[in-house]
Amino acid sequence: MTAMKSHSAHWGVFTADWQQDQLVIQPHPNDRDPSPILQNFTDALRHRARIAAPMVRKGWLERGPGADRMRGRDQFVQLPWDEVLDLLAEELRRVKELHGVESVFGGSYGWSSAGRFHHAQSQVHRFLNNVLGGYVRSRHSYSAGAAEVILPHVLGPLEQIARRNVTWEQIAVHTDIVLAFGGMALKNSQTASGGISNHVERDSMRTAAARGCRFVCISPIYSDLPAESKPEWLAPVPGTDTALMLALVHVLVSEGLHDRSFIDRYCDGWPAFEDYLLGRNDNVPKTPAWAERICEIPAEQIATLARSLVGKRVLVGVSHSLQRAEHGEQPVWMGAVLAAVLGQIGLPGGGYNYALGTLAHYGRRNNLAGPAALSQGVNSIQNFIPVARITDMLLKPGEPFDYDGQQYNYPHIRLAYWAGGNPFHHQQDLNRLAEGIRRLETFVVHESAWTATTRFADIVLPATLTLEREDLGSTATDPTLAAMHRLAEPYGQARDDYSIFCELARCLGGLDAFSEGRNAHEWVEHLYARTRLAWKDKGVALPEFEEFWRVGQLTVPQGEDDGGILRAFRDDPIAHPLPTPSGRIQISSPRVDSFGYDDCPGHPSYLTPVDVPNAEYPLWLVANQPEGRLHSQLDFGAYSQSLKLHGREICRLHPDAAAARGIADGEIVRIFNARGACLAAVRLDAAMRVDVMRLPTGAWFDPVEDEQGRMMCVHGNPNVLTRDVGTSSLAQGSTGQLTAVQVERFAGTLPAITAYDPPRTVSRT
Ligand SMILES: Nc1nc2c(c(=O)[nH]1)N[C@H]1C(S)=C(S)[C@@H](COP(=O)(O)OP(=O)(O)OC[C@H]3O[C@@H](n4cnc5c(=O)[nH]c(N)nc54)[C@H](O)[C@@H]3O)O[C@H]1N2
Ligand SMILES: Nc1nc2c(c(=O)[nH]1)N[C@H]1C(S)=C(S)[C@@H](COP(=O)(O)OP(=O)(O)OC[C@H]3O[C@@H](n4cnc5c(=O)[nH]c(N)nc54)[C@H](O)[C@@H]3O)O[C@H]1N2
Ligand SMILES: [Mo]
Repeated sequence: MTAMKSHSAHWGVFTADWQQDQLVIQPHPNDRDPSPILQNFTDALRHRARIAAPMVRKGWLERGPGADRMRGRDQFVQLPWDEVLDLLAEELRRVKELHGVESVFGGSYGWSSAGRFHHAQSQVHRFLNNVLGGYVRSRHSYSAGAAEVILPHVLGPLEQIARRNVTWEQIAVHTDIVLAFGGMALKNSQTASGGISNHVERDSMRTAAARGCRFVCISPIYSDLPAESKPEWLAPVPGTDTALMLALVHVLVSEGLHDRSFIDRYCDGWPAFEDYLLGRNDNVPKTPAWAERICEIPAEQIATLARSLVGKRVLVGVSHSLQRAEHGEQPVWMGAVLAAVLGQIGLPGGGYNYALGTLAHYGRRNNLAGPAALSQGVNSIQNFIPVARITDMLLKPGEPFDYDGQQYNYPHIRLAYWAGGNPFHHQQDLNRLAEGIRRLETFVVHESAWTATTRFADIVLPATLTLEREDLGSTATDPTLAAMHRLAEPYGQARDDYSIFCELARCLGGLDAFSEGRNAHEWVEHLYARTRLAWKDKGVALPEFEEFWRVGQLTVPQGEDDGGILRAFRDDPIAHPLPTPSGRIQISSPRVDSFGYDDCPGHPSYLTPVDVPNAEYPLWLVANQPEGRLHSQLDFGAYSQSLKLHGREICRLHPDAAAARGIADGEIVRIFNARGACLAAVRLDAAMRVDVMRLPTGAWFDPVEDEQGRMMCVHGNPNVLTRDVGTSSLAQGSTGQLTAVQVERFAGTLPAITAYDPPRTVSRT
């Protein structure tokens, strides 16, 4: 037996070793609720889905760069590394000379892996900036596209409102009522960007509930709060939370139960909002009876809930999911207004914490010193897109789009470069994305496994898995600094993204600008040295690198649980104004109003969505986060596979909805709408709304084509069904969480799952 080695992933800091050729993984000893997602690693390293060698798409090799309908259907040709890197360097040179770097899309959105150095996006951005000279980037995330734009107008930056605000420690001690819009599902808080050594959510909820804290799960799906929180359950129609919140506020205001002095002292823009709330302009007071018709929660229940909040320490939580939908800006804004009306913002365990419970790096203390990061260099190109508008960009070069008060034009992209993300996981309407990708001249992807994205690429470069390299694991919100030791040799000919970019930089004459003369190990040492200096400035002595590397994991001290900018503002609004245009909480926003967007007016409003169930597609599809993996990562791994049925992703359907369609538990169904279709295995679940079905994201897209070339996913990927439109003209965020579908028993011959089989390869002709 070898010594245990330390490593870190987004779902846990751990140690591992090999026992009889089997990788055995042990979560951090302090972890009170370790994530089983770690077990996806155990059989991933040598899985057939790994990419063993550099590959070039046959059509691209034969006909050269250009739009090609064969993308996603073609065979691949294996080439030696030297040759493929020369070809790619030549192509990068060609595109730059002919069209400029403003024709290169390097947004490369995605979660990649946890280490500070081998962070794939930092690597690709650094390469494109320092060696190629720039690229078109993407802004914001699929996580919080709408929240990232609305929050700074009305409360403060996302980072402050989500990550440096109310902690789980405060909830355990102070909170009387948690209104969890979208829940706080433990499946989601398994994950923390950059690593996590202790999952505290389950215990904190248990402790708070034992003290008498009421948890209210406001979600179409009951399991969005754990049993440990002893949840009450309100199940509004999806997409109608803003109406429910408006009605809660209506009760408080009309009964004089709102905190007028808080509103006067800390907020502005109340009168315009009050006119809307009370229906002075539109003759529609936003009463519980009004809301009941929209969200289907009985008016009396809304009124009772509203009254029960008064005088209590109330925390309003709004999950990311609520804003990954049409008009997603509204519940984010309205949640803050509800907390303000209760006078709770800035109190320990009270007020408003956007997205608390959706990821494990929220609700934590922050470390005294932040982690060091690899510099991405400076981008010479101003052009950008809101991240979820990628297909629009590819299909509509030159056309205008609205974003945050201005109009921009989509750039004309010739080459896209991806490392550390999976657009055929994250983007909505995959048939449409395929159309867009087929218009490119060249699509380059670094990946460790044959994801759908690689099958649409022209040049596929095999990347190491995190376990195959050394790195430094460190985040701002976790007290464990982890050496990430190498646990296995690279698979086949796989290389680190860093060494791939070094070789390319050498071909293009920019190696020094990219590498600064360091190899990967020297970079890890260098980043550790910088981290050590930052801690020294805070009076904390960390050991030398050799000692750190030997012990594997260090615990660093964390800062005060000080409530961040909202507490400081509450304590002294003059000395610590909020970073909003007025320095206060903006119940309405003259700036947002001045943009003149019907789909995002100047105060929070309930706006009717377009994509709702109808006679043809009568069910809501909730396409939420998967329990057994992070997005699509390691979907072929043991734990993710153990949660499938007949090898297919499981969708959950209410027994009544199933009975009405003659569907039985365990059967294979076809889920469809006008955009596409997929197959999945059914599990019946009575603890959800009868008009909702749940199909999480992340089953690897596994298409079969009909005569028109329309792809149906035989494995259960919901993004073949979701709609590709922005949240509003303000933020243009992703709306992938909800769509309308129909479901039926699948009666045809069941196509095999081939998503993990490498594509066909041929030798060069
Ligand atoms: N319908 C719908 N769609 C959604 C969502 C939803 O709720 N509903 N959620 C959205 C959200 S919140 C998000 S964040 C996105 C997530 O979208 P992504 O972040 O794109 O999804 P991942 O599967 O994490 O993709 C990461 C990819 O990087 C690869 N990778 C990991 N490490 C490395 C590395 O070191 N080098 C290289 N070259 N590659 C590496 C992995 O193999 C994997 O394929 O999905 C979004 N899509
Ligand atoms: N295991 C695991 N954990 C993850 C991830 C993962 O892929 N796997 N992804 C991580 C990432 S990148 C992110 S951004 C977060 C995402 O965090 P979220 O976006 O909040 O997560 P989801 O699971 O998509 O949605 C949470 C719940 O919201 C409910 N919901 C959907 N629509 C509505 C609605 O209109 N109203 C109400 N009240 N509820 C609604 C659904 O029932 C759903 O289960 O999760 C993170 N955690
Ligand atoms: Mo996300």
